[in-house]
Amino acid sequence: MIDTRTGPCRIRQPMIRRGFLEDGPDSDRKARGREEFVPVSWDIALDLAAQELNRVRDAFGNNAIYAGSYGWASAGRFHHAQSQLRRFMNLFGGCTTSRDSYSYAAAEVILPHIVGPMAELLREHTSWRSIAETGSKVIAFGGMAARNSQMNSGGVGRHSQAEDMSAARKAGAEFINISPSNSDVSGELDSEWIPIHPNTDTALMLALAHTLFVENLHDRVFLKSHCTGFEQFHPYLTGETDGTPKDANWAAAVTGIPAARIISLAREMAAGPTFLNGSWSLTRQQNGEQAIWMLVVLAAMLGGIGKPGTGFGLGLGAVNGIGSDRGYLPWAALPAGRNPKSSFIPVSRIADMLLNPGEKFRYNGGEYAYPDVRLVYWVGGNPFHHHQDINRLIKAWQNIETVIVHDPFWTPTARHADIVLPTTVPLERSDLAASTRDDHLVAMQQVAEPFAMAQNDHDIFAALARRMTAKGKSGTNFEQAFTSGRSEAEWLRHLYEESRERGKEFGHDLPDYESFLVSGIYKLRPPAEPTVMLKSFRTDPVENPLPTPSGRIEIFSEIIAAFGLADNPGHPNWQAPDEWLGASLADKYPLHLITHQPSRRLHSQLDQSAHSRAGKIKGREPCRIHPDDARARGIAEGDLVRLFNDRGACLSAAQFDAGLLRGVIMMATGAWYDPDLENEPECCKHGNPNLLTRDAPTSDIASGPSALTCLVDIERLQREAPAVTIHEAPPIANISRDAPD
Ligand SMILES: Nc1nc2c(c(=O)[nH]1)N[C@H]1C(S)=C(S)[C@@H](COP(=O)(O)OP(=O)(O)OC[C@H]3O[C@@H](n4cnc5c(=O)[nH]c(N)nc54)[C@H](O)[C@@H]3O)O[C@H]1N2
Ligand SMILES: Nc1nc2c(c(=O)[nH]1)N[C@H]1C(S)=C(S)[C@@H](COP(=O)(O)OP(=O)(O)OC[C@H]3O[C@@H](n4cnc5c(=O)[nH]c(N)nc54)[C@H](O)[C@@H]3O)O[C@H]1N2
Ligand SMILES: [Mo]
Repeated sequence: MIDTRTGPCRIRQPMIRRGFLEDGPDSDRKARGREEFVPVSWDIALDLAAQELNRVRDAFGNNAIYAGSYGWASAGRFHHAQSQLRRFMNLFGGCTTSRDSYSYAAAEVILPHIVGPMAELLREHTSWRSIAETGSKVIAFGGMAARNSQMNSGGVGRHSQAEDMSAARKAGAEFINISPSNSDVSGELDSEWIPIHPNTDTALMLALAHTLFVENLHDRVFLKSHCTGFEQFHPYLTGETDGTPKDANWAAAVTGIPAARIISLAREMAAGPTFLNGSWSLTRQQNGEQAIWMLVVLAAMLGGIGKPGTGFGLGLGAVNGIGSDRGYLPWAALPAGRNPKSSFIPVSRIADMLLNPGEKFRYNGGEYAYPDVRLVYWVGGNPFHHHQDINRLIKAWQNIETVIVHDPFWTPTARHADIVLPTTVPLERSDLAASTRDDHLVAMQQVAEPFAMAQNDHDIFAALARRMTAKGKSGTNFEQAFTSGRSEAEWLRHLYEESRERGKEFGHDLPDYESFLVSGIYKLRPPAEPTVMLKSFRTDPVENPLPTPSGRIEIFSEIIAAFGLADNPGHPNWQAPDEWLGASLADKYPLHLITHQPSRRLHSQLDQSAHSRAGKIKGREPCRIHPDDARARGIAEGDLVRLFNDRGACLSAAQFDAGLLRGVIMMATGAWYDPDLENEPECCKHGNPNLLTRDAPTSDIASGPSALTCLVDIERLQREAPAVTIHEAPPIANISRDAPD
C-alpha cells in the first residue's frame, strides 16, 4: 500500500480523455485506452460530469445510466465506494443496476429455491470447531486453497482460517481434496488428493448419490422428514428416466476418477460423520447452479444436515471468516437508499447489455429486456480485470457515450474512461473497518494527506450534487440530501452509534465512541456453542420451516421446473459444459485453463506494487503447467509462453507443477490488462487470463458468470517479448487546462 500511494500509477489530478474533451459524446470511442488524457481542474471535470449526467437523464431517462459498478473497494463502512455511488444515484432519480455477485451468482439464485438465501446460510455456517469436535471427514469439492482465506470483504481482524483447519486436523478430522490441483488443500492437513477433470463435480456427486442409493446407504428417514422430491429424483439417478444410470462407471469416464474410488468414497461417506464443502469456484462455471444443488442433495442423502460437523458447507476456505464461530453484528454502513428504477442486469451480463440493447434475457424464471445504456459510472471496481472475454468487452464498451470512473490508480478501467476522477486510498482518510464475516471493528485513522489532488469519493459526489442543485434539476437540495449535512467525522460517529444500538439486540455492549477511539479496536464476544447450519430446522422442521415453498429442502423444485428451461427438469442434473476436456473443442484446444484468485493480491488491486510484481516471472503473470504438458510443446520451466484460443491470447511464463492433473493449466487473475497493440491487439502481453475466458451465463436460471475456466492451448512465445507498460502512467498531455478553450 505504501509504495503504490505515491507511485507512478497514482492519478494526480482529474483527467479527461482528449477526444472527449474536444468532441464530447460524439468522440471516437475506439480511441479509449489509446488516447492521451488532459489534466484539468476539479471544477472543469465536475462540471463536465454533471453536464453529462443531466444530459443523459434528460434525453434518455435514468435507465440509460448504468451504475451497477461491481467491485471490491474498499475497507470501511463509510467510504465504501459502491455505497457512495448508489446513494448518489438513488437520489439522482435512479439508474440501471446489477444483481448478484461475480463470486457465486449461481448459488445466490438457486439456493433460495432449495434451502434458503445464501447470505443467511453463510451467517450460520457450520464452524471448524463443530467439525473438530465431531472428527468429521471433510470432502472438499474444489479444495480449500489457503491463499484465498487471507481476506474478507470489509477486512480481516484476525487471520484464523489456517489455524482453524489445523486444529480440526489435530482433533481428528480428515481431509479429501477433490480438485485438479493437489495444492488446493494445504500440505499440513495430510489430505488425500482425488484429481478431477474441471467442471465435472456434478457428475461425481451424482455417482456418489447413485452408489448410496443402490447400496441403500441413504438416510430415508431424513429424506422423508426434512426434504421433498426425492421420488422425482432417484429415477434420474438410476437412469429410469433417460436410460443413463449415473453410476460410478458413467462418472469415471466424465471425471477421470476411477469407478472403484467413487464407490469406496460413497461408502466411506456413509460410514461416519462427513462434511461436504463446496468451493465457490464450482459456481463460476457453466451450470454452476447444478453443482450447488447436487451438493445439498448429496448431503441430504447422507442425512447429516443440521447436525454438528456434518451436512454441507458453502466455501470453507474461500475467505477468512467462513466457519470461524465469531460474534455477529450487522455493522451499520452508509445507507444507500432505494433505487426508484427497477432496471437491472445479472451482474456479469454487462457486455451483453451494451451490445444488445432491447434484447431479452432470462433470469430466475423471469424474462427481461436489456436497457439502452448511454452512460456508465464506475466507482471501486475494475471490469477490465474482472470481466470475461475482454476483447468482447472492448467492443461493447465502444457503445457507451460517456464513461466516468473514480479510482486512486491508473487501472485498465480508468484508462478506458472519458472522465477520470482521482480518489483517496484508505491511508488518506478515516473510517470504521468491519466485515459481516468478522468480529472486529477497527477505527481506521487517516495517516497521510490525500495525494496530489485526490479527493474522497464522498466529497466528489457531494460536489457533483451541489452542481446539480445549482442547475435546479433536482427538486430538493441534492447536496444536503446526499451528505445529510454530516462531515466525515460526524458520519463515523453516527455509524458507530447505530452499530452500538444494533449491538444491544445481538447481546453486544459496545463502549461509547470516545472510549472506542482510544482503544482503536473492538472485538465481539464469540458464541458459546459451535455454530451448526440449519440446526433449528433439523430439530423441528414444522416449527422452524425453511423459507422454501415446501418449507423443506427441495430435491425437486416445482418452481424451477416451471421455469420451463429445456435443460432443467426441476432436480439437479448433469449437462456437459461447452468447454471441458471431454468436449469436441478439446481437439483444437486440449488444455483446460483455471483462472483462480491470486495469492499476492486482492483481485487486481495493487498489482503495480512491489509485492505483486515480485510474483511475476520475466514481468509476466506466471501460469502453472504439468511438466509433461509443457515438454510435449517444447516449453521449458520459466519460458515465456502464449496462451490462446479463438477469443484471444495472453502472454505468461511457464511454472512447472507436477501436482496438477495433466491437461490442466492454472493462472491467477488480476494482472492488469496490457494489450500488445503493436503486434497482436487481441493479446494481453502482461498475462490477464480474461482475454481467454468465455462470456456466457451459467444458465438461464442465474445468468451468473461462468468464466472461471475455459479451453486453451499454449505455445512457447515465438516473437520477441514486448515490454510490459501497464505499470507506468498512460500518456498525459503536457498542459493543464484550468478553463475550456
Ligand atoms: N476469469 C476470472 N475472472 C474473475 C474471477 C475468476 O475467478 N476468474 N473472479 C471474479 C470475482 S469472484 C470477483 S469478486 C471479481 C473482482 O473484481 P473487482 O472487484 O472489480 O476487482 P478489484 O481489483 O478488487 O477492483 C477494485 C477496484 O477499486 C479500486 N479502489 C480501491 N479503493 C478505492 C476507493 O476508495 N475508491 C474508488 N473509487 N476506487 C477504489 C481499485 O483500485 C480497483 O481498481 O473478479 C471476477 N473475475
Ligand atoms: N488472496 C486472495 N484471496 C481471495 C481473493 C483474492 O483476490 N486474493 N478473492 C476472494 C473472492 S472475491 C472470492 S469470490 C473467493 C473465491 O474463492 P474460490 O472460488 O474458492 O477460489 P478460486 O481460487 O477461484 O478457486 C479455488 C480452487 O478451485 C479449483 N477448481 C477450479 N475449477 C474446479 C472444478 O471444476 N472442480 C473442482 N473440484 N475444483 C476446481 C481450483 O483448483 C482452484 O484453486 O476468493 C477470495 N479470496
Ligand atoms: Mo468474488
